[in-house]
Amino acid sequence: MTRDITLIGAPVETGAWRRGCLMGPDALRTAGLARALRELGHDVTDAGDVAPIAAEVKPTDNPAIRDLDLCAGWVRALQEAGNRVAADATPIFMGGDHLMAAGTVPAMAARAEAAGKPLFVLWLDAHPDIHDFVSTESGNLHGTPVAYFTGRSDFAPQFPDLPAAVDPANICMIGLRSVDPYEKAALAASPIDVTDMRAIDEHGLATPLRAFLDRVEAADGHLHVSFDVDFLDPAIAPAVGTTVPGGATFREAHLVMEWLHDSGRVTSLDLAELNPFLDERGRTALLMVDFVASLFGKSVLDRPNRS
Ligand code: B3U
Ligand code: MN
Ligand code: MN
Repeated sequence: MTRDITLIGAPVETGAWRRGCLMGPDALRTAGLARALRELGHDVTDAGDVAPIAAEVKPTDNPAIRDLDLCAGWVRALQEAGNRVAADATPIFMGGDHLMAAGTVPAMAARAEAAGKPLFVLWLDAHPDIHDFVSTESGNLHGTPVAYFTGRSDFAPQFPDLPAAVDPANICMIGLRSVDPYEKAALAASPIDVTDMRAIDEHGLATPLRAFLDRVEAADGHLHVSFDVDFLDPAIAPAVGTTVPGGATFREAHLVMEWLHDSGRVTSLDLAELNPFLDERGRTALLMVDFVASLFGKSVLDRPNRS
C-alpha cells in the first residue's frame, strides 16, 4: 500500500532534563528517513519543523517543574500542526522529547473522532510517562503526556483543553522497565494494557501485541504509535538521555515494526527522545530509520500477509 507520508519536525527539548533532542528531526533527515520511505514507494513530503507558540502560563504549585512556559507553547503548537494534517495522510512526527505526544496524540484523537473511529495508542517506551503536574518529582514534563491525553489528570489552564481524549482502555504499553511509585499505582488503577520486560521475557512480544492489534482491527480503529528510543536496549541505541538497561533487542523491535506493517492499521507515528548529541556516528538515528522502514513495508522476503 502506497501512503502519503508527511514528515513533521517537532524539535522540543524542554520536556527533558538533558539538552539535545532539538537536533532529533535533523538527525533523522540526515540518516535518510525520507529517502528510505520513498524507496518503498511512498509519497513523502517534509513539512519542515514546527516552532513553539510563545506562551506565558500561570505557574503551577510544583516548584520542580521546568520550562513550563516553553513546554505549554510546544504542546499548543504541536496540536495545531497535528490538526493541519490531511485526513488521509500518515504523519511521522520527528521529535523531540516525549512531551511531543501531548501535542501529537490529542490532534490524532481529534482526527480519528472526525472520521468516526476510535484512536488506539501503542506506547513503546521504558517509561509509562503518566505523571502529572502534582506527581512529577523530576519536573521534566516529558514524563506527563499519557496523563494529559487520557484526561486522567487536570492540566488546565497551562495546557490546552483536550480536543478529544484517548480512552485508556485503547492504550497498550510495551517495554516498561522504569516506573516510579506514583506511576505504578496509576497503572494499577487504569485499564491500560501493560507489558513490562518481565512479561516479554516470560511470554515474548507476540501475544500482547497480536491481541492489541486484533482489538484495533475489531474496532476498525486508527492506530498511533509513539516510539520512544529508550524502548530499545541502550547497547543498540545509545542516543537517548534516559538509558535504561534491558530494553528491546534489534530483532524484537524489527518484529514489532513488521507486525505493525502487516496490520495495515498504523495511521500516525511519533519518533521520540532521539538525542543526537549522545549518538555514536549517527548509529541510533540510522537504526531508527531502519525500524521506520520496517514499519512501512521493508521486508527481507516477500510473503503473504499473516492474518
Ligand atoms: N519517570 C521519570 C523518568 C522518565 C520519564 N520519562 C523519561 N524519564 N524519559 C520522570 O522524570 O518522570
Ligand atoms: Mn517516553
Ligand atoms: Mn522513555
